[in-house]
Amino acid sequence: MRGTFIVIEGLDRSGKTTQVSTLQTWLESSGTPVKLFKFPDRTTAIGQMIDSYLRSQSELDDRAIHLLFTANRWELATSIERLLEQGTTIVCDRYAFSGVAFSAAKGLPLEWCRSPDAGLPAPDLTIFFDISPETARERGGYGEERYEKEELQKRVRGLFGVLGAEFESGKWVTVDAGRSREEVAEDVWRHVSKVVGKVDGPVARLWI
Ligand code: Z5A
Repeated sequence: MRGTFIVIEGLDRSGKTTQVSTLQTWLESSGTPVKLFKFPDRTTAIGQMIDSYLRSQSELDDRAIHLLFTANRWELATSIERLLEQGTTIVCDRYAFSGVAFSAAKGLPLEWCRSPDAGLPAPDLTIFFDISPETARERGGYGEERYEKEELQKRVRGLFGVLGAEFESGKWVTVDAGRSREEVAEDVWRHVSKVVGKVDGPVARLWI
């Protein structure tokens, strides 16, 4: 049996990092080998360029930063695929859907945004954390980085809806992330436990 590829997507401050860590603990205690990934992965050379841009310490053309986010995923794609084949479940904090939603929200054509991510390992389950920009704003740290502006976040929310609607039932689920940490964690576990350890066969490819 191969590992299950689970992606947590969502808006800023929706609690993705918090829930990824809880999910890791729950999976480990159920005996599932698990590894976490997070995009952008700011530790690589490409990730450091992205980090500098997000902190407004450097300027880049919208298309150039989009392609750097994508390259940051491609540089880890082989590791993701190998781990899945070896039976390790992967929980990933943001993925290509963020790439498309944020760049398209800035005004780039959606199909142009999607194209460089086509062929990446496809998630078996994507959990979208939905939260109103108003609730997100009340949480710690909002507004420190470049994209943390309410108008942009509203457009991003709509675009995530467009991307999610393309998925077959059960592969993309939406969780109300505006509730307590415990309620969100229960809901995430309910969805994850339906798929984890039940997926086999080759890893699918995204958007092809
Ligand atoms: N981006 C892009 O443009 N293209 C791409 O391809 C990718 C990303 C991959 C940085 O992402 C930016 O990059 C992001 C999208 C863009 N821009 N925005 N906006 P990031 O993932 O590195 O950073 P982030 O979105 O700002 O995520 P975050 O700061 O890690 O937020 P989070 O993981 O969703 O939330 P959290 O850290 O778990 O929680 C935030 C706070 O809320 C914290 O104080 C928690 O204690 C608190 N919290 C968490 N859950 C709750 C609940 N349930 N109730 C109350 N308080 C809570």
